[in-house]
Amino acid sequence: MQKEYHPQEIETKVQKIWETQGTFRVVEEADKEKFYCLAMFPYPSGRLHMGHVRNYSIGDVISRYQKMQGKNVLQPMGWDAFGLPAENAAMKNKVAPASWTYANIDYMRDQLKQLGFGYDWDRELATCQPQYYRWEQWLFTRLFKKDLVYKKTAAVNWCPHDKTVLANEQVIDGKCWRCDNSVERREIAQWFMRITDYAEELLSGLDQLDEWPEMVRTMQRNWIGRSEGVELQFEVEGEAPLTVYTTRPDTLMGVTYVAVAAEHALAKKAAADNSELQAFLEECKHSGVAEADMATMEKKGMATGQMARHPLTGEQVPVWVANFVLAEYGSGAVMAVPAHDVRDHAFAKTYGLLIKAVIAPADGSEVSAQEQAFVEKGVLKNSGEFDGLTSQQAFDAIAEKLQSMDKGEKQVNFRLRDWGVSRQRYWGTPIPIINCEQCGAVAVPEAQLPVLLPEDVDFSEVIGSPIKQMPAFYETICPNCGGKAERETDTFDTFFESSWYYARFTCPDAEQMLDERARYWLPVDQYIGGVEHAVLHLLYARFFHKLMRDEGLVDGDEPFKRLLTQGMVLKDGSKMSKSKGNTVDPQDLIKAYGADTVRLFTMFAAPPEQSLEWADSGVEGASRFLKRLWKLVEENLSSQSLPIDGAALNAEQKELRRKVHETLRKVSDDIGRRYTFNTAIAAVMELINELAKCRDDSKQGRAIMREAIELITLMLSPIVPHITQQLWQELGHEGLVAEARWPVPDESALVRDKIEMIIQVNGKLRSKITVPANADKATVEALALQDEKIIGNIEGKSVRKVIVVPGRLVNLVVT
Ligand code: OVQ
Repeated sequence: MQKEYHPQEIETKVQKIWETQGTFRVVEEADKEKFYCLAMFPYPSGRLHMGHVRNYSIGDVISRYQKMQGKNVLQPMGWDAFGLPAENAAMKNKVAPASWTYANIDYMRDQLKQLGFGYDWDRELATCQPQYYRWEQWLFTRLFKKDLVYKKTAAVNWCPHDKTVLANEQVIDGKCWRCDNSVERREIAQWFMRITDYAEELLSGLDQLDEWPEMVRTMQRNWIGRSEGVELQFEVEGEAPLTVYTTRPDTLMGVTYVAVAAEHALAKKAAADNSELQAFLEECKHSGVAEADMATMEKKGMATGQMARHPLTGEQVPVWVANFVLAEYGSGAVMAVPAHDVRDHAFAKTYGLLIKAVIAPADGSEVSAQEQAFVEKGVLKNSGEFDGLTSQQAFDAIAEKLQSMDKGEKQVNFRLRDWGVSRQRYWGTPIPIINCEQCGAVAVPEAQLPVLLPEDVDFSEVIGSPIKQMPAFYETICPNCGGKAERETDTFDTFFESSWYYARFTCPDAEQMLDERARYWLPVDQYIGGVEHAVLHLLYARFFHKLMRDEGLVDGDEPFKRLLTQGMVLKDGSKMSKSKGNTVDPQDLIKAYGADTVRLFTMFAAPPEQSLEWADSGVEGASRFLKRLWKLVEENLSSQSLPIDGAALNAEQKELRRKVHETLRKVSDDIGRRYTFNTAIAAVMELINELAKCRDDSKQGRAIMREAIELITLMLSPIVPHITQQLWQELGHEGLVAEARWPVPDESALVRDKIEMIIQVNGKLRSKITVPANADKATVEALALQDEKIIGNIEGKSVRKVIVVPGRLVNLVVT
């Protein structure tokens, strides 16, 4: 064995062994328990960052541990390859998105291999490959037939100068990122998926996901946003009635105005002979579409001059246009109750609108709704026949009244909207639809799939998507009538690809979307990824799983059994980013220290769900520890594996051996159940410190040392798989440590002969004594009273009572 630890040399060698032996290649084995471990696949953005290293190290440690438990472990890797960054790079560097993407994949694959992750590379996939995306095109056409997808106009960001649609991230302060001109809203036809049809199931299913972080479940619940309320109508003379939804029908008598979205038909009509209003609608059009800004933006509005009739009182209330009312939400109209809603109150104050209080605090106290909205529930007042009812009672009473008048009814509503999947971008999966003037939207027939995305495109001349200017792509004939027709040139949102990749990994070469293998491997037993995907990706994937289930492609209702959301990697307390110039390139670290040091540092620096603060000293420390481990084994290699005779051990030897097996017990629990890898590592470090102190050259002493270093090698192997493989071999083992069985603690080594007990006098800690583990109460009491410190302490006093808590403490009550 070499005296020094040479990580690079070892790592290359060990990685070659895994590759030639196919150590991590798996097939279905019916009689073996399976474990599917998946870390969220990366965007091939160029090179790995520390966030990736953390994500994939966690996944690899869990996978290797489960493999050592004897399970059939699937750990795949692939590429979330479509998306805007490739188009941006194409424009910047004059290189086609496809070749940029494939070059990045090659580089990043090599990095993952250098880090020693145990992937089954035979299952690698990239979502930009036709053999992948053809199946989502296929699914889409199936859903089209089931009416689970549909076309509807919706707003996009439009740059009038570049004449192109912009993604939200290409709009900076309301301006186009390329030409800095003001961005407009534009209504265009787009494809939507009926995720709202599954809203109820997506919500109730969360209750069963008891191995998901509570925070993620809460975020999904809020996102889905189920509410119970009433839908009701306000009549407008000469117009269609305005339909509004409210969760507070108890406040109905406090409505003093109604507000509609700028795109609402009523607003447009009113603006026809009102230039001021026309200008305001124009202004709303320019203020972007990002829903995220809604909460913070300035609330603006203008009267339409129209009046609406209150459904119960028949009073006329003004109709306003307001920029905070979204056309996409409900009917694009809301009722306003300034006395009992914060936003409506602020708006009413700004524009001098009436504030009418109709709810009084239940405890009888006085509040002034003129000054501040009273938003809690209470007791009704100024509400005619409903006065005196509680908010709860009024909810039902008012709903019933509206129902009897045929002006409204109770309704369950969801905040969740249908998922708009159309993107007016090039680098994505072509939406498999043909638009025919005669027949409308027609699904591309199965035999004509996949609709291939042309990869050989020139980005230097084009602004926007090149396929929109490529007749060879879009000119086609209608599969229905045979007439001239045009292909859809929009592509799918990239979340479409990432919604089902987990399933395709089970059968990446199937000549159908999924085959029988999906039933063996699914669900994913452990999924790992950043919390930024808590809502969209994780909700879309759950939705897709149900769609695929309803197609008969998968069993079970949920795709991911257990979820771990890793924390961010930070430097100096803030997120690492290129723009801040505070990134650490894992490639430099691998080069300087080797992959095992990088993995060890990443797993040791913090528990996986917390953020990890970068520290140079931490990497140095990890490197020193591995050198220490190497030295410990190197120095003790001569001691052959000897049988340990438990009965022949002296007290110190017993103590040391107990420490070894206690460490094993803790590490098994920390890695296998708690996922606190940092404390597992700390426990091994502590054990190594103990062992390094030990100078016992007796036969049993050497046997214990030998056992300890073998167990340490096994325990650390999921975390630092290269060095431990080399040590395993040096220790004389033929097979791979990756294929060894995870050891179990020797129960007899864990038995304590003696235990330490605390002695208190009147509840205060005064001494500690060591007693035989099996001593009875009387013996413990006698030993406590013989302790010198205690004798001194209770001198001249009398013992009234002795309380013994077995295994823990003795309390003497003295006066
Ligand atoms: N392809 C998607 C994706 O997120 C996943 C699919 C399933 C929708 C890393 C950093 C970033 C950081 C550190 C420099 C820069 C995790 C950044 C992700 C994900 C996985 C793939 C990042 C967590 C946030 N973060 N922490 N530190 N240094 N692809 O390539 O972006 O959440 O789990 O690994 O990430 S991705």
